[in-house]
Amino acid sequence: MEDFKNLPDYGCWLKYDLLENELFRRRYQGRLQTISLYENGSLTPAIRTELLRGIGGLLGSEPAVLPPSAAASVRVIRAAEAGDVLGPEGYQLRVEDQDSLEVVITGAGERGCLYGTFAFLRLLQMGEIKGGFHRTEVPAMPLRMINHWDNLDGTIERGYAGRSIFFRDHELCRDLDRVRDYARLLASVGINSVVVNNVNVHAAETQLVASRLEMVQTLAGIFREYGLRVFLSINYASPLEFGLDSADPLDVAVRSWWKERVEVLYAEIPDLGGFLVKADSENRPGPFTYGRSQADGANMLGEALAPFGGVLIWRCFVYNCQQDWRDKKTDRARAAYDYFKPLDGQFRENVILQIKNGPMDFQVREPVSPLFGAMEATKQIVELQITQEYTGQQRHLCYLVPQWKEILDFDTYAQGPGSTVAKVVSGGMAGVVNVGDDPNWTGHTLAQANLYGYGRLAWDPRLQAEQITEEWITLTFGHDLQIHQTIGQMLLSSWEVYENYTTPLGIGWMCNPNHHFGPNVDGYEYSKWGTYHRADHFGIGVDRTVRNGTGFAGQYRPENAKMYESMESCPQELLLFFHRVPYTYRLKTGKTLIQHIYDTHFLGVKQVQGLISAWTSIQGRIHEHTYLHVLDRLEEQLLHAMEWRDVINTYFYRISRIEDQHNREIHS
Ligand code: GCV
Repeated sequence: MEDFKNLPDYGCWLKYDLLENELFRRRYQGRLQTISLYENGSLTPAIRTELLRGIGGLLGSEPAVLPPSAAASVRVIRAAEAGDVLGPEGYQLRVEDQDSLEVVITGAGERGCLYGTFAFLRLLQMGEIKGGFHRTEVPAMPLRMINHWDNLDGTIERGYAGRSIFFRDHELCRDLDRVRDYARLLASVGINSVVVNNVNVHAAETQLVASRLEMVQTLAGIFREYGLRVFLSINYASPLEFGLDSADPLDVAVRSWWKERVEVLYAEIPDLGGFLVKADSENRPGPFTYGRSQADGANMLGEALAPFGGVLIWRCFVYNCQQDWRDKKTDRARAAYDYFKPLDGQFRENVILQIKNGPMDFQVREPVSPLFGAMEATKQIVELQITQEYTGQQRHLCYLVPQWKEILDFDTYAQGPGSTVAKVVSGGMAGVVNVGDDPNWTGHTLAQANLYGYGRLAWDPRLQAEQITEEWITLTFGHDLQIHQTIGQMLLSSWEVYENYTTPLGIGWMCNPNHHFGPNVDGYEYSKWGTYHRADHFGIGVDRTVRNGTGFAGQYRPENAKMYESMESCPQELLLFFHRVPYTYRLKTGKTLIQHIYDTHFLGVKQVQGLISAWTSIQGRIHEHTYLHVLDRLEEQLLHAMEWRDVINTYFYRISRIEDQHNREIHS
């Protein structure tokens, strides 16, 4: 095993360190000595290995494997007749005998058995497995996806944890065991699909559907061991790269080209999930070139995939990226709704629209996209960004589970009150992943919690952020109460802390162009990207009201449209997204807008100092390697937070000439 695999952070939440909690150890030791599994399944090797590793690690002695269906202390049963209740992926977990702890994990499908096994091991560590325990779980969404933005040369677009674990120099990486370890991590939280390459498909990646099929085959084979299906991002204009003179979705030659390609792919990889497509977006080709609609493009590919049960996922990140900043009528926030809403009902059965959580682009704070729930006859999934492009690039601590919870719990009113995003995107969730070949996978060890939390929410969006956090800490660091209190608080406050010292009240984009790291208030102000704050001497913000502005607020259902339309009822954290506000405007807190900006930026830096003191208080309680690594990141975060504070406060002081009420140092 390579050395880095022995480092404490490589194992993430599946380390299975000996249970240090005396009570639990005594409860379980000597009681989980045998296991038995259903026969001849394609996932039985993974389940067997996991039980041996898990029970062996946690309790210090590996259980014996008994013949299939023998009365062992842990039995994994496949019961097709439970399919009505459990579906292909659900499981039932029962502890049958109060005294001797007879654990029975039942799934109707193999994936259910696998997820039940991981759940059992998780609950064992949480101390919840005891006599009489009974739980039935069925995932809320069928597609629980990870999107990789990995390129074949080994780089990762918006990757902050090293290079790709799949590709290097246009070949597969040599260490494919690492891909297997990764598949195991994903399966442990219920992820069932993975897109292995970047949505920006370059010429080299186009070959994944042609001359480099064997690479996809190998990856699909490894992911299959853990029940995951592989998807490919494809270049909409691929036919042009293979000698055709058009990519027009209504052209017969183009349609047959795709059908033949798909046939070849499925002959080699029969369980391929399908394709993910970024078309007519940020200079990528698409059906607009041929005067066709997004539905025409998506349906052509959907039709090619349909005979094989394949799914076509079409991104809605379509907007004009050549905007003139002087043009105040065009509003990028409106784009996805304006393009897609009129197409409702025109997409094939196997086409799913993938919509970014917000109308702009993964900013620290945005409203939820009004497209969710706006298309009653079209399947939708939500795209979240686990990789921290605009949220500190895994150099800053920014735990995103609380943000995702707000998004998933947002009421769209699509079918009356209670139509939360989680309900209307019942097709699934896609997350742009934060993983690379760094020894700890995610660059910042605490960013592992984002990957864990994403998977848990995709499985069950009703879970509370606190519960997910508690689980992750237990599985990663054990049961020490001080560790729990400290890291729990750090994680749960970190999004707000990050927001405090970066861009205020939903306006976004005050970062350096291209790489998106560090403050630059006007970095995107005079650009072509449609990303403006429009600050002047009197105020800041974009008027997106129906009454005077771009009308974006009117894209929501009446309940939300009304709320956003007025400055009084607009949630404060989104005020500058929807309204143009004078610096002297009084917020509900009684503070003026300018004072709020100064205060939050001073506070944010103090809070980062607080994160450092919290972390140093647990020195000696966690592995030295992890301790020093995180400390290093936090110290860097503090310097960056100070830079953000000073740049933002100075900018607004210079432009407004309004003094800070507390006379703190602002570099005028
Ligand atoms: C993969 C943003 C990112 C791009 C990304 C794009 C997208 O603009 O900065 O790197 O491209 O979103 O989601 O397609």
